Amino acid sequence: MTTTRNLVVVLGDQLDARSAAFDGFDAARDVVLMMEVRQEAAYVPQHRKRLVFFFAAMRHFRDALCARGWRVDYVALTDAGNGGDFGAVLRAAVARWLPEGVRGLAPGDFRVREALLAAVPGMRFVPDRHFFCDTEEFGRFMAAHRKPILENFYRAMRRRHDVLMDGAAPVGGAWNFDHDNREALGRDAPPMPETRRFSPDAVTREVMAMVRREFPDAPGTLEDFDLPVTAADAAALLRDFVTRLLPHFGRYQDAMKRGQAFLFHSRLSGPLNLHLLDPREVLTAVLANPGGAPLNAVEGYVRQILGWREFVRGIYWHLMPEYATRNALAAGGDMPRFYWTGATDMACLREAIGHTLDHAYAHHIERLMVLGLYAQLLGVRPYAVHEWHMSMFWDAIDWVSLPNTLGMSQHGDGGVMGTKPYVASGKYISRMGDYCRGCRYDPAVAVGERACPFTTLFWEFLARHQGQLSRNARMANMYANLRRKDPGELAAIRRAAETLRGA
Ligand code: DLZ
Ligand code: SF4
Repeated sequence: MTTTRNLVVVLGDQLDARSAAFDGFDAARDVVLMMEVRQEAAYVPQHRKRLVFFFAAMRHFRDALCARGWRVDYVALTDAGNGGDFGAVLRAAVARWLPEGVRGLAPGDFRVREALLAAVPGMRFVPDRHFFCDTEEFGRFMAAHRKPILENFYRAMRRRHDVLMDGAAPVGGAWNFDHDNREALGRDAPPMPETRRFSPDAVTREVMAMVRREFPDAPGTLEDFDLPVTAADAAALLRDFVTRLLPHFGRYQDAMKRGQAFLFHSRLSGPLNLHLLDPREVLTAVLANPGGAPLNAVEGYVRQILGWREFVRGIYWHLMPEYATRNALAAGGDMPRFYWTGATDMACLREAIGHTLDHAYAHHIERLMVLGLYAQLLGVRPYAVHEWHMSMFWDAIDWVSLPNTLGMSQHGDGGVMGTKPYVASGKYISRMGDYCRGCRYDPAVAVGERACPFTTLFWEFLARHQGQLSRNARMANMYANLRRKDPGELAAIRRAAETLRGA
């Protein structure tokens, strides 16, 4: 009988054949273990398209490894004896193969890491080459800075990796061009681009049938499933982005438009977060800039990949598990029920939730300034917002979702991800898109029949958190405006906010 040397665990977000987990892989002595487990589809409800994306990407990856002649022990969701969670399936695989060692990359989810270690205390986590900045380097950054904010981290990464640098200075004479990246779609806007789509093949169609059968109550629709589920699809999506969309990405990064779920956003976060795509390939393609994009677009995207994404991961591993419990603004509410259905008369939320239910996706500004903003103004528990985000978006992995939602969008971390809460009234939404034109509310009105709930709750949020936030210099203008409000109007706003919370 041949003995097994290593059992190499590959999770659903580790689908990179060049991963460090495979260094020294010996097809004669090593076995790959991949696990479809019900627990991951159930610990929070999962959007149908998200489920298909993960399972289809995992199965295609299995096939790619098998084509190399590697042994892959693939435990499918409905296999007899599937124990239903990572711990049970891993323990059973260890009993089956009796390997000398169990190894894998560290999972992207603290909870999963604990579960694997509980099942096999001797499991070895191999350092992950996918990211530019490892957890030790990030720890040194945190220790070295009195204010370890994203901007400082981003500049350090630009210097360290010599990206968009002109000697010691940033190309173009500035580190960011955000002022050029805040336009609404005006009359001179280019036509909306076609969406690059990927038709499901037989493997994906089989997964779609399984998801329909096994998860009849999952949220979202499976209609028109067209997501990239292989490394080749992901590479095609990247090429398409840099040639067609990047030239407009910067300028319209914060724009919103009715019926348009994607605009000029790349949708590369899903393939990146499952490691179907390497961030270095993305950086190289963006810097090669085949579409002739202006510097504000190139820099804006580089900031996402080299700055934001790495910073978020660093913060997660640096501060977990305590980070997940943070709730700096003491928000205690639940997610409104309409976040699961889109049944609301607020046009912006109906639109953004509609995009989410249709595509398991909403773009950056809808997530932050519509979906996240309303939850924050309402006072929803930041962790509950994170859980909803994990349920709904095809690109959400715990390491990215938690700092993004609990931290950046809900200010639950008290200032790690952003130096102030991202709050605004309905006027911001009205300025950045056309949703308000189709709404029964008026973004300029805070009380009365036509009051925009965002606007009502915005003023009430400022008043409620005055003690904690009014000393923040970046909120000085907002608080100056609040102080100009008539006490009678403020009392009416408070009453209207209570009514909204009760609704
Ligand atoms: C999201 C997800 C789903 C739905 N299913 C699986 C699965 O069956 N097997 C798996 O390895 N990963 C799955 N994932 C991703 C995990 O929830 C989690 O994000 C990663 O394992 C990272 O820790
Ligand atoms: Fe949203 Fe208010 Fe505009 Fe309606 S008026 S779309 S609720 S911001």
